[in-house]
Amino acid sequence: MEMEVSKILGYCNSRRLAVVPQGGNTGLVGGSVPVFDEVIINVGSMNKIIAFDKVQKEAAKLVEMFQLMQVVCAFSVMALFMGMYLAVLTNGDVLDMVGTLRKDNTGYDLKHLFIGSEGSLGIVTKVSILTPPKLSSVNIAFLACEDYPSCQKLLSEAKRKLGEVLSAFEFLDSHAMDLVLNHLEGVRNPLPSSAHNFYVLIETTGSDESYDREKLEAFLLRSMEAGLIADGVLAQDINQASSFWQIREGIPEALMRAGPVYKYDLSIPVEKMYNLVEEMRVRLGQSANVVGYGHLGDGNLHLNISAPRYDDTILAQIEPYVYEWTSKHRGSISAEHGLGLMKANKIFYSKSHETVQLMASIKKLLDPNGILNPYKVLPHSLCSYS
Ligand code: 2HG
Ligand code: ZN
Repeated sequence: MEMEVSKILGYCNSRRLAVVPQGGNTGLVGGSVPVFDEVIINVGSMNKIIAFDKVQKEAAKLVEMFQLMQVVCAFSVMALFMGMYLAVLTNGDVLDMVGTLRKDNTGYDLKHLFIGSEGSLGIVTKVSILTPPKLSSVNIAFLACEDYPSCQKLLSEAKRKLGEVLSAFEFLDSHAMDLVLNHLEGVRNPLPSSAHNFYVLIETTGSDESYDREKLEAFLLRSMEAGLIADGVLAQDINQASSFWQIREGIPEALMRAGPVYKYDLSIPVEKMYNLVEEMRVRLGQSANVVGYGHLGDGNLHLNISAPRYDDTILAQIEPYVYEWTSKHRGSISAEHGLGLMKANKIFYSKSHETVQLMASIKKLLDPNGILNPYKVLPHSLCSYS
């Protein structure tokens, strides 16, 4: 595969033809979208498992992840693995960083350059991944909290009390829940008795079924007694567990069905995170529906603003305010979805001039003709495209 990519890149580079690597097309910031006349290199068929090393069938799931990574190399959900890459450079050189050693501290660890590069430095054609063993005991609870401080307290308690088995801590507000209930078929609120302001999904993954469940049950009981949880339900079987996930994972689709949406993917200190959602509600009033959800356990807020139409007045209320706010709180303006085309010029809200300048120098070194995914990641002011 790498030889084919190498030939394509070598040819395109000699003819100064720009290329865009494209995979699953799941991006949110236009990272895999050609802007003018770029050649699309579709990497969708790079989905083969080449070899296993004591890794069982479980690795099949990773193929999907790999395709996802190809497009953006900006990635979240389960950042549990370590990858070694093989990447093809613009001059056709193949950079072999594939290795299966857990430790290798010889010189610069260049694979990291390709993480977050969104295809702007080279095209990754192979990756070696360390997979955790598949653990048999998974438990999922769907909980309601009355206010944001309770969600926050619940998170710190969960980290303390559930420790090593805590594998997900997700949250959504009532606006997100309403959207899912109104726009997705077959989804129902597992806690229908009364409307709540916040919902939290906690997942534990461990190796001892009865011990893990008891641990979670004891935690839930204590949290209820402490008044952190207003209501809650523990999944009784796999179907119920996936119906809980469906609510959380269905939010982006429900938003899309609701109409135009302005999307922000932010890392913000957990204690400040929801203040931004509330401030945006005040700023926008009735003109838009401000929705907050995300990976609370990672400090990652998905701030989504659903509006009746794309409108300059609404946009002017949102930007640059959201970016400035995030920057002021030392957050990141892209926690997991990269910068792509849409956010390339916003990089300075999260990175210093010196850092971005160094990124531009690296880009120049690896891609002197600027053919690799141009107009993406780095600000236009630092990249000259001829
Ligand atoms: C999620 O966590 C995804 O659901 C998508 O990262 C976020 O669409 C979004 O804004
Ligand atoms: Zn996310």
